[in-house]
Amino acid sequence: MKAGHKSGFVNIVGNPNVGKSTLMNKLVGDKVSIITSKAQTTRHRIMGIVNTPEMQIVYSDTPGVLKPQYKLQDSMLGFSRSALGDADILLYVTDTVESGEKNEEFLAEVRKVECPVFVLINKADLSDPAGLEQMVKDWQERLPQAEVVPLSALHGVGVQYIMDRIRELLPESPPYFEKDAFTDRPARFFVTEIIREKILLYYQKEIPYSCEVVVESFKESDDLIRINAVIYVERDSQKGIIIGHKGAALKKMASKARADIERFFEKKVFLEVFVKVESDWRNRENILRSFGYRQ
Ligand code: GDP
Ligand code: MG
Ligand code: K
Repeated sequence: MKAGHKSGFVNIVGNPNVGKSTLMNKLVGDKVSIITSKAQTTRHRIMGIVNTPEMQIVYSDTPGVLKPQYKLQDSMLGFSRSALGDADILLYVTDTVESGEKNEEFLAEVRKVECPVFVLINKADLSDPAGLEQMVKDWQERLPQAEVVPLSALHGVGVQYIMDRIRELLPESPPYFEKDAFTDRPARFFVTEIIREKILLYYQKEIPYSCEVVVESFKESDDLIRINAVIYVERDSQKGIIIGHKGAALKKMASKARADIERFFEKKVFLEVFVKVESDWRNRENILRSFGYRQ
């Protein structure tokens, strides 16, 4: 490790639609997660990583969903406390249009956090200066330990300031992830997100929540992207459901996913999706690590 190298986790939390994904994409400088007005798209802890010779910043735009036992669905709906635990810097995003929906329970948790906390009042472009000033005051009262910053992620206003503050506050540490290994991660994460979205769309009940999607290979040539993905499930019965009668269900889901992936990369895509049983994947630390949840 170089002397003075900095690295840490910057966790972005906040209600749906306040602009977390938009902000993260600005911070990371690449399109890592799906921007959508549908709240459920990013149930996952999607990481974007910024590497420089002196620094590695690890962003996640949704809370870690694994710590509160299996409450994946709950954490999709709003805040998740588990994101607070492992943050070096917490970005709590709200916006100028979010009405009265202050989650008191969550705020109480944020007050206990020991790392630097920012309240980012996004969509400043939609408010008049006086209104904005009042919101800053209100948030400062609610969370006295936080630095309250109005910004507009969409228009890139105030984002540079946040980046500078993150660089200042990031702890000294060797990098958490191989610096070179992550160059194609945003593309892989995007593919993972699309497949997950299709699973949510095409399978019922608990199936989506027992799945983990891993892109095992992503090979891009001039006119084609070849992708191998694996859907890990916990039981044979779930595997059967995912695959469906004569493979029909999997085929349908994969072809919808492929169409979206082609649209995103504007390239022909050859997508192979396999289903594997990895019993109890949620509890097995080494598997989580290989999925990228933990390092
Ligand atoms: P998330 O659910 O918190 O991840 O929110 P998204 O990043 O998906 O953004 C939700 C919506 O808010 C999208 O339509 C964005 O374009 C929009 N949005 C994000 N940031 C801003 C902003 O600074 N100003 C305005 N006017 N809209 C924004
Ligand atoms: Mg989002
Ligand atoms: K999803």
